[in-house]
Amino acid sequence: MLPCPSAILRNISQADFKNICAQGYENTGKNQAMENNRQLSLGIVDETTIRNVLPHDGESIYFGPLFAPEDADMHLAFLLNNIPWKHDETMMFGRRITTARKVAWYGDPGCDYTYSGNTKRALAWTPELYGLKERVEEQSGSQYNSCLLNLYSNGEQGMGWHQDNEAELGENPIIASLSFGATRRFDFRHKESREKVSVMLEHGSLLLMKGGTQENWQHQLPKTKKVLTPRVNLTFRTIAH
Ligand SMILES: O=C(O)CCC(=O)C(=O)O
Ligand SMILES: [Mn+2]
Repeated sequence: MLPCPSAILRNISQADFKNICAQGYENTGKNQAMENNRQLSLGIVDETTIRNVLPHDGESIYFGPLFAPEDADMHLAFLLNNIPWKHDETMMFGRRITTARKVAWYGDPGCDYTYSGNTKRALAWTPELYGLKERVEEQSGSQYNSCLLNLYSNGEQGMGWHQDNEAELGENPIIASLSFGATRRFDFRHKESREKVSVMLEHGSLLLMKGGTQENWQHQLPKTKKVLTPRVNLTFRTIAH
């Protein structure tokens, strides 16, 4: 088998690389691997293609991928295998339903989050998640104290129209959305004019929603039969408490 290019760049062995993917950074000089990863990821973003997806009444900035493909692969493998994924519960048409997608909620101590009549207690950051948070903070210029993770096994799983405007998020919240795995279309719909715009969220990419985005627009991850592989999405948020 050819050595993984990412492992060569990091100067770690194939065995260690496999270990990272299977078990997280626990046994493999995690600080060095994360520092190397941070350095490698700087400069990946193509500054010329950064754009605001929304035409007015909000800012949702698409940065494209923050990571080299091999590094994004490693993060995806880590997230799929090491997060305690659980089905979510939500209210729909007044009834409590269990979602097909799975979720997890991480954050600083005391970062409880209530949505759809459901309160979540934050799990403590892992080194991997904390590293991703720092990378996103560096790119977006904002700080976050919590993260909602969503796992969509394939295109048959999605998320319906909504806005993230819970009281805990404050006015005009800044939400940083990091995606790994299958590229999926992400839609915005203006609340008054019903105008729609879409962006394809790629493996390792960042979408930064801010300004009037949550007040004036709804968003959804539509279902599709064309996508057969999983996607993990992390939305970094700031909860007031
Ligand atoms: O999976 C996505 O890209 C969207 C997730 C989302 O909108 C949310 O968690 O509120
Ligand atoms: Mn959302």
